[in-house]
Amino acid sequence: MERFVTSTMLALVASTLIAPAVAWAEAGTIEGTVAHARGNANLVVYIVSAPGQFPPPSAHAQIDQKKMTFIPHVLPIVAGTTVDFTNSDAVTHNVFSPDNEGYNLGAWPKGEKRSYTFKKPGVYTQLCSIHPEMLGFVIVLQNFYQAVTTADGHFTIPNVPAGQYQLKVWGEKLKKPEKERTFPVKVAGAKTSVNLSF
Ligand SMILES: [Cu+2]
Repeated sequence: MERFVTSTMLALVASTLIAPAVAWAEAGTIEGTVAHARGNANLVVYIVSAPGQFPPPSAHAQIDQKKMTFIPHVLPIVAGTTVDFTNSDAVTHNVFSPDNEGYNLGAWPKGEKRSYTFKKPGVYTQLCSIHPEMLGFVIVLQNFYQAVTTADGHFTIPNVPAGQYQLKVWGEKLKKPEKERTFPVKVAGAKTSVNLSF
């Protein structure tokens, strides 16, 4: 949520000091749907690369372990973001990832949490050594322009500056060529609609 506050504040500052309403007029929302034969939910739609710097929010992102499930199942963040892993179950949970630099946060009981700061872009599988059925994903990206699809495949990426971009889609069931496929999108107004299908 921090990023929305920040971008709102920046837009207010820009519109006050420079040219009223220009900053808002040039930003738009990308919205649409993703259709995939192996499921439309929990797909991350993101802009591959956007100009500028994207400092991580000071507020930590959250993943809960509840009813033997990572919630949310898929979490997109920008590099440098710290994620708090909370345990809301009566049993002890662990969190580890074998991906990229790898980490193991140990084991902790209900009501406690451990944190990890994700420094490098990439996909990090989240696992619990105590409960092999548990599975989640942290997707570390270059910029804030990202969204996770709902059950019916809808997504909304707000506050995107006007420009030409490449979208990609990540999903745990997508094959490698599907994850590498790019979809060009041009943001030039308040709303840009795209329907992505595989
Ligand atoms: Cu567990």
